[in-house]
Parts: sequence; C-alpha cells; structure tokens
Amino acid sequence: MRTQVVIIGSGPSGLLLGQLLGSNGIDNVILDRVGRDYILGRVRAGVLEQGTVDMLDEAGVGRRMHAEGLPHEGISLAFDNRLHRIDLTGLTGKHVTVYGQTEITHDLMDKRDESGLTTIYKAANVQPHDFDTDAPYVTYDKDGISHRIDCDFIAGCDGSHGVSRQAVPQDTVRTYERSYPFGWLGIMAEVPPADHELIYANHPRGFALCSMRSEHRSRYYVQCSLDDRIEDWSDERFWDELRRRLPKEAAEGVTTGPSFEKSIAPLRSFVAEPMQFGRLSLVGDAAHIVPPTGAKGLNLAASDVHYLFEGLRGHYLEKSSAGIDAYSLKALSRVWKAVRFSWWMTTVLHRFPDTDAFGQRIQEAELDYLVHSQAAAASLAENYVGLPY
Ligand code: RFL
Ligand code: PHB
Repeated sequence: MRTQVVIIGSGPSGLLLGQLLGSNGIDNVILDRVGRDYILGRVRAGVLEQGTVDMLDEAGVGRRMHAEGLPHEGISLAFDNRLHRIDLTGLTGKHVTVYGQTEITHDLMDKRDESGLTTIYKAANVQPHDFDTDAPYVTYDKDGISHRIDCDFIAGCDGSHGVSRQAVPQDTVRTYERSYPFGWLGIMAEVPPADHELIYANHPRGFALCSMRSEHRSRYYVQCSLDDRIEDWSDERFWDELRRRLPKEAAEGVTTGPSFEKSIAPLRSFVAEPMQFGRLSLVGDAAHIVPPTGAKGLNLAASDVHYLFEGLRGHYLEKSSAGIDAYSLKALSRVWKAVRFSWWMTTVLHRFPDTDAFGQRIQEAELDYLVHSQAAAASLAENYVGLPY
C-alpha cells in the first residue's frame, strides 16, 4: 500500500491531523493498536482553548461542539474557605469551551468514516522505518498478516507510551522530566455540577477540582496518594473528601450520586526534544506530557497539529519545505510555555509532602495576590485561555 502520510495513533491528535490533511486532498492512513470502542471508552480532557475550537471547526467537526459545548467566561480559585472568580473573558476577551475529549474523538471518527479515509484499528507491532531518508515506510501486523505502507511522511501521534518516540535513535533525543508525588482521583457522575464554572481548590487536605461535561454530568477530582487504589475510594468516601476540601458555599452546591467512572492518574511533566527526526514528527502526548492542572494536554496536541499541518500543506500545495523544517522549533516554543504554566498551577494548588504551615501560607499568599492583582490575574487568564499560535 502507498499513501502520502501515515499517522500512528487514532487519538485526538492523529484524527485531527488526518481530517485536516484529508480535506486538503492529502491522502493519509491512520494505524492504532487498539479498537475504536476502547479509544472512545477513555475519559480524559474537558476544557478547550479557542484555538482548539477553531481547528475543530476547520476540520469540519464543530457542529455538535457548538450545540452541546459550554462556553465558560471564568473559573474560580478556592482557598482559605472562600471562592474567588477569575474573569477570563474580562481579562482577555476570550473564553474556553467545556466539551469532552470523548465527544471530540467521536465526532472526528464519524467525520473520517464519512470522508472515506482509511483507519486500521487493532494494528499490532506498528513500526516506522527509514524516516531519515526520502522513502520512509511503516510496517504492522493485522490478523496474523504483515503489511507495509510506503509514504512521504510519518506522524507519530501515538501518545506517551507509543512506538514512534522509541523508534528514534536514543542519542538524538533529549528528554526533560518531573514527576509529582501525588495523583488525581477522578470520578464522573450523572449529577448537575456544583457551579456553572470550574472550581480549582487549594486546601490543607489537598487539591480538588469541580468540573463538568454538561449541565447534567459532573467531573470531579481530588488529589490522592500515589499508593491509593481505586478500591480504597468508595463513592461515599470520595464525596466526603471532596466537600471537605471546598469552601462551604461550594460544598453545599455539590449534588452526590453514583459514579459511573473512577480512575487514578499520576501527574507528570515530560518533554522530548526535538519533535522531528527527518520525516518522522512527534505530535501531542508522544512528545510531551503536562499535569492536567492547567487543562493543556489536548490543547497542546491541537497546536502541534496546527504547526505540522501548516508544514505539510506547504510541502504538498505550495512546494515549500519552510514550514515542515520549522515544525519542531515552532511547536516546542509553545509547548514549553504550557509546560511552565501547568507546572506552576500544579505547584500553587497542590499539597506537597513537604508543604508545612509556612508552605501553606505562602501558597495562600500567592493565590490572594493572584485574585487581587489585575496584572497577576491577567497572566493566569492569558495562559488558561491559551497563548496565540
Ligand atoms: P492519545 O490520546 O494518548 O492517543 C494516542 C493513540 O495512539 C495509540 N497508540 C498506538 N497506535 C499504534 N501503535 C502503537 N504502538 C501505539 N501506541 C499507542 C493509542 O491507542 C491511542 O489511541 O494522544 P494524543 O492524540 O496526543 O492526545 C493527547 C490527549 O489525549 C491528552 O493530552 C489529554 O487527554 C490530557 N488531558 C487534558 N488535556 C486538556 O487539554 N484539557 C484537560 O482538561 C485535560 N484533562 C487529560 C485530562 C488527561 C487525563 N489523563 C487520564 C491522562 C484529564 C485526565 C484525567
Ligand atoms: C476535566 O474536566 O476533566 C478537567 C478540567 C480541567 C482540568 C483538568 C481536567 O484542569
């Protein structure tokens, strides 16, 4: 088989890139090692920057997002038993949209089917080859038969545990990493959200986040120990802990109910440099991971796709290699700013093992400064709604 671009990974970055390429007449094949239902069963991101929304519109999948997504013009920071609103729109003129990653993935998969583009699920042993030449190819096994796809470019959109980054000679890649000494326990429940906007709470017992997927479906997180197991957290224990970490007025707004999803995610910052190795480019989580505190992971995947798509469009439609040559530099410049912001939000909102009474007061002073200084609030807001591409 031959195509122009082989995309490894059918998460949001692979699907979005594939759709943008396809609608510009650039042929592509997506390979994923798991099945469609497994991908749609993963509960992940919920907050979209305007740039991400614009790209989904460009890909022709904005209809349901605009009908069902919730525009949010602010967020609340909770500390010292009080809620403080950050007026994102007043400070930046922009808003964010709450619309689940699961729904985006669904919309993109449906559009891909409609467009007649090829996706091969449950492809085993996917392997990129010869990307340091002008004739790269990808091999994989399906139903016990080996296949080869020749192509011009390979996009490694295969997440943090994918094969693309591993396929690169290890002396050509430099990695930067920070692990945080806690995780997030997240639940989803069919109950109305505590508030109409998100609440990020700093509390001596640990961080908590009130989020949502719709007016009837809530997504909540509490900071937990890395040793905790899901079985340790009954719904009852979760709701009690969540309410203890929120100011009274927010705790009273929490409607409890049975959870239908519960998972623990460790928190990590990670960046691989460069993001391009000849004709293989790394995109999204394959190149970088941020802790979810700043809601940046999916949004960074979208901005990477933007830069790579522009480069590939320049190559095919304008016969220019300038964009594709600049991919890694352009993407990394934005990536590091989001890595910095996510690290900072994590640091100021969580309880670390060495957070003592002094440390707690310093965090509260920083948060108090943030909500009362127009300049500091504007800096947070500008990063939260997303820096320009
Ligand atoms: P994905 O979504 O991991 O998709 C990668 C795909 O590649 C496939 N794959 C392979 N295919 C073939 N061969 C192999 N060897 C392969 N190895 C892997 C996988 O099966 C998969 O289908 O990466 P992508 O597309 O780069 O997307 C990244 C986002 O999923 C991620 O950054 C966000 O979910 C992060 N994130 C959040 N981001 C936000 O912008 N806002 C948020 O509010 C937000 N909240 C979150 C989050 C991530 C979370 N978790 C659990 C990681 C909340 C959570 C809890
Ligand atoms: C979510 O709704 O899953 C969510 C929202 C905001 C974050 C992280 C996750 O910062």
